Amino acid sequence: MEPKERIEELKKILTDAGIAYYVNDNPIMEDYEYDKLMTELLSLEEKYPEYKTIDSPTNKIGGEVLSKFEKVTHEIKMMSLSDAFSYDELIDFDRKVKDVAPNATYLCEMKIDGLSVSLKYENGVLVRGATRGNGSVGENITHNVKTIKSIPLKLNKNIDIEVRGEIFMPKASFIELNREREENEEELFANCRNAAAGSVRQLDSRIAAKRNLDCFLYYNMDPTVKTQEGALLSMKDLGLKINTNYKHAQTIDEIIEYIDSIGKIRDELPYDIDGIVIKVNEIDLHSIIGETVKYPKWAIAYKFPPEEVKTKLIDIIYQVGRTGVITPVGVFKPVFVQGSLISKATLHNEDYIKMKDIHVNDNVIIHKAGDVIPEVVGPVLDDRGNDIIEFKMIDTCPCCGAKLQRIDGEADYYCTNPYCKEKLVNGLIHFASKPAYDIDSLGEKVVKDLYELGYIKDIPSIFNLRGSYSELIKIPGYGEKSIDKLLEAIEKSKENNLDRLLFGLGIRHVGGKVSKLLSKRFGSMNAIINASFDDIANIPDCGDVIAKSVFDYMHNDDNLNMISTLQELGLNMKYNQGDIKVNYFTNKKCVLTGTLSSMGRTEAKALIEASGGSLSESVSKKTDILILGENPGSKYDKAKALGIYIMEEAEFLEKIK
Ligand code: 0OX
Repeated sequence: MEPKERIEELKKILTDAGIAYYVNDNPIMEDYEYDKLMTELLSLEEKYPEYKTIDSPTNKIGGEVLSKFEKVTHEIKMMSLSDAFSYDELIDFDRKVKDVAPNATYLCEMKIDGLSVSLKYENGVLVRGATRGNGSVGENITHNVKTIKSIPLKLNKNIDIEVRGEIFMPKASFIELNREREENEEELFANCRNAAAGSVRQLDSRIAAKRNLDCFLYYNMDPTVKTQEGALLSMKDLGLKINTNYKHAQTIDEIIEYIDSIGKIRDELPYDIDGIVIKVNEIDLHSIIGETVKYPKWAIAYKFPPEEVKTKLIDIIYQVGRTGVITPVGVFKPVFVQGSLISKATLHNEDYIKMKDIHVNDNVIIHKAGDVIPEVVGPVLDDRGNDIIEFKMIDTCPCCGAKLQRIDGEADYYCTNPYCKEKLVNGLIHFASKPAYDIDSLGEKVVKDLYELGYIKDIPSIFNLRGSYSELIKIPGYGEKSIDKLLEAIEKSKENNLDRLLFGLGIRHVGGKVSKLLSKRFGSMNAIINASFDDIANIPDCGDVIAKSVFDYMHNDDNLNMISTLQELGLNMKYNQGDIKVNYFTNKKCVLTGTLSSMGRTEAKALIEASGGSLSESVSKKTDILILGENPGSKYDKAKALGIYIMEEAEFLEKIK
């Protein structure tokens, strides 16, 4: 057979086998055979590149590397859904729909917790994949989309069509990915959604190809489809993957019954869902019912209440923080809670454990507070057996054995040994971390390695590393290149503003915000050292507790010696106010929720601060603006409830310029 013919044949066989396996869950070929044919196709395409086509299944392996993401303007806005948190809100939605469309029926779908994508096919061939972005403008992620096994590169019909859906990472793949990352000492993903988003936002498509992503399509721009169910089925006919766990409901009672039934099996699903989407099934009614600027009025997302999961508390271990604070941490039989695998959660302190009556071997309920932090709600008393072990707080440091101290009026115990290893190492990790002194290349692992080998013992020793250059480059796994990079980053960091140094020192009660306040008010380290207790306590938002802590720190000889060594080593000890660019954000308190498509959180924060505004973590009555990224969290609902101005990314970019 001619190579061209064989290539065509292999493409067809492998595409069909891929669809059977990844889309229809119905394998028609052994893995071994599939791999063999794929290898044959790869080598033929390498030999005859003129016969390689855009729809070849070999494209699924990835390899394309971009230098930046291109912007994509959605011809028809990619809408998001308004949320309902109670059945009453659904009843209200139904009433409003029926007011204008009395004959409407509904299609209920699972709300997959991933990220929305638009796929464009021309003449049946996948030509573009794009993120939702702010709805109007997203990012071109075609190179990554092509690697997702269940997204066909070619449809069963040679038509032009745009479809939309949700890219997600199955729970099993997420667990495996985090396991690998832990092994390689890489930062773990918080949940399936972040893992999926982090994978498609990679310039190198080989990364997405390895990540085992999946995609359900739920929206079809074919003008001939009459119903949402028809839209799903016609996509299925084209070879696209849909979630068949939907239900056609006539009444609100049927909708609620479906929600209840899915709520019960949610834990067992292989993918993470955060609610149920209810859509008017008849497409011709959509334009009659209409839409707001952001949301269709013919659809709504019912969000499940925070998931509470039962698991067993196997042990309580202790961590020594950078200030010496001892935190009891619960170790659980691992469970999935809202998309994350939880095996540990803080138990805060002795009082908390006693107040909640928590014992080792208890079954406990855990849920996620806010968007990320898992929290123990309490023990399940009905499940309690005879094997429970009463909690008794330790009285010596788990790291160095020093006697612990509980400060009057505080719930925490502290290790007061200034040479406690865990405390020192955690203090150094904090110093070098991004929010503090931000030394690039000096992450957790490097700090630990250099501490163990005796090159870093305190903050000044970081700035003396250059003296050990010839030894450092010989450390296995490092080498000249990485040591050069590290030393360069350390040198550069010396120019950092005073607030970063203050925060890095790890003074109790002095976080990033207080460091800025102190630096702005006093302007130099010397002025802070010489400040009186009242000078500090009088700064708005500071108060007596912070003032005492700063004052005591600045009147301790060891600390003063260290600061003067750092000054001799050339670290900047002054606060440079920088020129504020006066614009809309000047003096505004902002909060960001979700992910911005155009920049990371750190960049957004820097831009807001350069404008004389601030970016804080949580929404309160004092917040002026909530900046709305993709996949917003609970901050969005809180801001809506408080009537805070909500700004979409496009407006943010426009106004921050
Ligand atoms: C989901 C999901 C998201 C189409 C029209 C408005 C929103 N996460 O599973 N969105 C939609 O619908 C779009 N459906 C879904 N199932």
